[in-house]
Amino acid sequence: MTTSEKSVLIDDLHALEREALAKLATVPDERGLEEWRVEVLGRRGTLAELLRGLATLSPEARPAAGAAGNRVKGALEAAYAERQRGLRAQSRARELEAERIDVTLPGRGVHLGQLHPITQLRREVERVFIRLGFSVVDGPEVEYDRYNFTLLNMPPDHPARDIQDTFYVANVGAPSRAPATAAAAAAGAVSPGDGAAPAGTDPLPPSERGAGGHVPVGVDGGKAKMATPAGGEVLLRTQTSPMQIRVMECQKPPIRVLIPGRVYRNEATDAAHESQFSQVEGLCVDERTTMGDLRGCLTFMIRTLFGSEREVRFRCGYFPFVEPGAEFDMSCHVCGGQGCRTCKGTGWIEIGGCGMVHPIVLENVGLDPSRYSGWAFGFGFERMALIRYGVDDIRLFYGNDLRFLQQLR
Ligand code: FA5
Repeated sequence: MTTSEKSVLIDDLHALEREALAKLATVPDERGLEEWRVEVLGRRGTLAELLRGLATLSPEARPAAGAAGNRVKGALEAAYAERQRGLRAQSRARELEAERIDVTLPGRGVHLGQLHPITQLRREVERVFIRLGFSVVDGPEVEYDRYNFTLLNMPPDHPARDIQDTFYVANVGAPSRAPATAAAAAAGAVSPGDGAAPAGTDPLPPSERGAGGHVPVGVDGGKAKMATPAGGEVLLRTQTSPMQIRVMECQKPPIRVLIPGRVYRNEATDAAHESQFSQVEGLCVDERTTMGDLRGCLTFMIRTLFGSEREVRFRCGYFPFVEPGAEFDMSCHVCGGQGCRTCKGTGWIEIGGCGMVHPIVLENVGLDPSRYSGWAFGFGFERMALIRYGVDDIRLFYGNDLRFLQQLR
């Protein structure tokens, strides 16, 4: 190669450098940059092709052309590295912009759950009676007719059954009848010929034995042994009162128990009635307990829940399993007894039923009424919650509307 060939090669190298640098400046992204690298700096790229021309130069011309080639190669590689850094910085900046977080936005608060208002009320009532020495026990919601009615002094055809119509879930044998004797009742037997399962067997499958599985569970987790029921018609219990029988069957006096639980009635629902609701039963049996003790305990509960100025009054009321029986009211917590819309102008608000355990009921569980006396009370948690929270429709409690429930803490 001649000297002029050498300068042509150097000129070509300079031209390549200019063009490549100009193109490099317009490369839009990393993909374009890679294409540029392959085209210019690659093994078969334009630079390599020009440098191959060095081999054809004469030995005198080669150093200058080689030096020019090295400088151009170095310049292009440096420009490439610089452009690569720039493009990476740009794409990172774009990513950061796209994923930008506004740390000044207020955070989302952690939502704290709460107990359902009926559960809150149940626990408050339980606490009151635990302070008075009561145990809290649990019983089956699926119950025998004889516990729900017969042994509570409501034999078949008793008119008081009509106001507590319910749902019959299984007919285990023919309808049960009142046990012929108190001793038979205490032993869990039914009168012969009524078609019920033999004494000592439990015809209910375990899955139908209700939340407590026929075993009352104390708040401390302690368990008491229950007498095994003997069969008969099976229903959804209409009240928590059958647990009076179950507790007295398995426990000797002194007895002080509180039994909260769900009950069922075949009723049309309205603002004051549900077909599923919850009640609480209190039962005390001892040698010398009186209606005065009943009144004292109820007054203590009402004052703890509704304020120390509340009064409790008893009105005559009929429940077949108590004698004397009463409805108990509290003086209105809104007007203090003067009369207002809440108490319908009477100054009093009805809370529940109560009375002295009927001697026939004591006999039905084998307790001697001349030695033992007892008292019991029962009321509905939903009705009490209506009063407590000033709510006017009982159905709101089970409507699952958090906007409503969250107001009742
Ligand atoms: C009874 O159920 C008796 N077992 C109470 C009792 C126990 C009396 C011990 C004597 C001794 P009653 O049917 O009145 O009684 O119901 C008691 C309470 O349950 C009522 O005061 C009311 O608060 C509530 N209640 C009754 N029916 C409904 C209903 N359909 N929906 C919501 N609450 C109800």
